[in-house]
Amino acid sequence: MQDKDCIFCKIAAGEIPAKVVFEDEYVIAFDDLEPLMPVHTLIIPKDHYSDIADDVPEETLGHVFAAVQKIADIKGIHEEGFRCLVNTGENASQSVKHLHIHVLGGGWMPRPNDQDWGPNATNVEQ
Ligand code: DGP
Repeated sequence: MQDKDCIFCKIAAGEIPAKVVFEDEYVIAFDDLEPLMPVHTLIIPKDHYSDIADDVPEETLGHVFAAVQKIADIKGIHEEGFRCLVNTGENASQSVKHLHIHVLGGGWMPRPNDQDWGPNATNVEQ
């Protein structure tokens, strides 16, 4: 189940190059093009779902989330800790409409605070 216009489907099909970190029958993980941290890897299901709330079968969710620990081990960030993000829809600024988990690590990340969230966030046009 692919979307021919989806950039992540094209990566999963090998039509667009990416730095692949892990791949199996169900998922592929590759480094983000615009990394926010020393480690910034995206895990996607090979089948196309627009986001985590797109009636994704539990089995598929299981495969995608099971890959998190594998990425953490491969990238060497398991012990020190890391962050997973799943932006979903407009209010979360999801830009690529194919379910993906961001795995971020390789350094300390503050908890988002009131300067980063909500209508008064400093990175939002007022
Ligand atoms: P989000 O905003 O949660 O939808 O994150 C999408 C991420 O995908 C963003 O961090 C940049 C990354 N990205 C977009 N296009 C490409 C691409 O062609 N290759 C790779 N490796 N990453 C991409």
